[in-house]
Amino acid sequence: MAIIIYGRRSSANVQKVIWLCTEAGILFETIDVGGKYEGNKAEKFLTINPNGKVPVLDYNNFILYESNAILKFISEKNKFLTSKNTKHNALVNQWIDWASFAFGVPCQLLTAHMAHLPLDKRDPNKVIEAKDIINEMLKILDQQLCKTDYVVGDDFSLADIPVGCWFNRCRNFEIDMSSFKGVTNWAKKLYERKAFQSAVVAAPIPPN
Ligand SMILES: N[C@@H](CCC(=O)N[C@@H](CS)C(=O)NCC(=O)O)C(=O)O
Repeated sequence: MAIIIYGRRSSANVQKVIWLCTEAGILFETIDVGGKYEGNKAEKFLTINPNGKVPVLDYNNFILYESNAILKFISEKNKFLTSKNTKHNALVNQWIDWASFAFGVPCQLLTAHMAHLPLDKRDPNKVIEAKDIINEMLKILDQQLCKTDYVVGDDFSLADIPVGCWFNRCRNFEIDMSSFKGVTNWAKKLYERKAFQSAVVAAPIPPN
């Protein structure tokens, strides 16, 4: 049985997959691709993901890209963090999408202008714009986390993984989150999880 995760560990989208596999006790190997490792535009890599993006999962020769699809596949396949409650699952999906399309977007903008782009292409105004949007997103997350212990309800769910990865990106780039009490209390619980520590907190920070 071979499970391979293609991608660089500094990528939040890659961290999601590594965190879930670690949390579930699934053995895997990683192959560094993207960022400083490059290779994501190479012909061979484009045959497994024509978008040239990481992560890509090779699960016993079943190839899958798109980090959120990968999370849901691994969860279902291993019956880990699954539920038969349709409404619970809908809320988990809601927050997984929110993490990518609402929270992740300004986090990626911030990362680009603080770490990825060549120095002459970085724009301080984009950093300010990204931080303002992140602050709005953190308010939304905080409202939820003042009501529930975790992102969906009072138990850890698949939704905490993508949200937690982007939260850690904010932490990496020293966004002040101290006024968000719900987020702060939730983060304390994440830090107690060994899988979060090893897959996300200890991961290299972009552009590494
Ligand atoms: N929607 C995709 C986005 C993937 C994505 O944008 N990956 C970035 C890293 S976070 C990437 O591959 N960037 C090119 C690189 O790392 O060189 C997913 O969720 O998997």
